[in-house]
Amino acid sequence: MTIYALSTGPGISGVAIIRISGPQSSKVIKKLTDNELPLPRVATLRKINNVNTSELIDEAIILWFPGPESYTGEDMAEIHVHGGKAVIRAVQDEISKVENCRLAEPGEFTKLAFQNGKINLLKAESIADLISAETEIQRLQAVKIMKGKSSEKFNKLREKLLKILSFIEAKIDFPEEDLPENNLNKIKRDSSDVLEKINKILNDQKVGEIIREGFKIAIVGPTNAGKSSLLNNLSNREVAIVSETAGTTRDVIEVHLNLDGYPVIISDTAGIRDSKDEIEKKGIKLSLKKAENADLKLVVVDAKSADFSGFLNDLLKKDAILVINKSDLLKDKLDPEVSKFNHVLISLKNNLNIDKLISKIKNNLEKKFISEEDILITRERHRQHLLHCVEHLKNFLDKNDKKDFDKGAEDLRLATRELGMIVGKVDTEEILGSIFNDFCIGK
Ligand SMILES: Nc1nc2c(ncn2[C@@H]2O[C@H](COP(=O)(O)OP(=O)(O)O)[C@@H](O)[C@H]2O)c(=O)[nH]1
Ligand SMILES: [Mg+2]
Repeated sequence: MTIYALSTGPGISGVAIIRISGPQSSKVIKKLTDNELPLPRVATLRKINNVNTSELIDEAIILWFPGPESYTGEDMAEIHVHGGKAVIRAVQDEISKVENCRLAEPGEFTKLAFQNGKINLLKAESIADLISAETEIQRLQAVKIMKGKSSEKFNKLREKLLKILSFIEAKIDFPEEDLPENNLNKIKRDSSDVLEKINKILNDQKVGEIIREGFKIAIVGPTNAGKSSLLNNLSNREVAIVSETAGTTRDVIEVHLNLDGYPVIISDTAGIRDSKDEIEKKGIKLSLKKAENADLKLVVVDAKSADFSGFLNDLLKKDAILVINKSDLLKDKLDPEVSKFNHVLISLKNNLNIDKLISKIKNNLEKKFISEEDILITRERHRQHLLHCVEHLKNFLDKNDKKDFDKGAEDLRLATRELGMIVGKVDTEEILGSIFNDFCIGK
């Protein structure tokens, strides 16, 4: 089957690129241009015609990539047309008239690249991440994985397990030959070493996943402190209702933001106070839950009336920045009680010190999450395979009796398989679907 799709974004653009991959690619180009194929990888201006009537559709640049030296490994072509909706539709209609050509499914080009051995699974995922990266650190993370650092690491660990496995299989195949004692020790040592390395990778505070999905920041605090005003200020628009009526915000409002290069999901929550109102009480419960699950809390209080004896103390205990708002109304000095919490004094009304707050947020996230260590896990899928691998390795290490060797070999085989599944070294039809469906069409 030959597939085709618009690879550039939808909507009007100067140039749009339609990609074709499969055995019919050369036929499609010849028919559309009524001409010979261009030289491989040489941008060539051609007229695109209606296949049946020879009527001109557009003038286009054609790029011809004969397989296997192409992204998918198959014969491929790119048609660069003018990016109008009607042009794109007309060209696609003409391609569909060529037999055995159909519109590509989401991620199908990259899936072919994987199936034809052009890229491994981690690289395929990193391409998806790169395409959807909205902030600088998301882009940097995707590029790191794309360069193959983590594939290398996972492959090395897998090879180590395969080596141990071959020792053990030799023992099973030739049971009369006793495995020398020091070989046995080496097997145990090497597999514990792999186990330790994987546990270290797993102990990463989920930084990779958090960068992909966004840091969770909860704005919490008493009513009327300026929490909704802060959300609006950070997101540069009116997302939450600001009012002097205490208890206005009840539902949790969430906004995805690029905070100076950091992907964050900020939620504004109901102000915390003793309330008799059932709906407000529910909102307050949601606030506290958000605070608990957040990577960072912005505890907003009014400069004049902050009381740190009750719930504020609890909120400020961990992963929190104390934000003291309404500095414009402050006549006297701040309560010395406050200075023990490394606070930021702002005024949302006068737009004062917001930049200070943003850099404090960034510092906090950086200190906590961005370690020097290479980030290896960027998806829950990777984590699950590693956790399973750890389980099998533990089962293997629990077996001390030489009689149990064949069972031990099976544990090691399963552990190796789990590592292989991360990079895609195992036949993994079932995981492919879920990965490539995340792509958009034309990738
Ligand atoms: N004077 C002053 N008023 C503010 C400031 N920030 C917010 N407000 C006012 O405080 C009231 C409560 O703000 P809001 O954002 O709704 O607080 P929330 O209940 O914590 O969400 C509104 O009337 C705002 O206009 C500030 O920096 N200075
Ligand atoms: Mg509010």
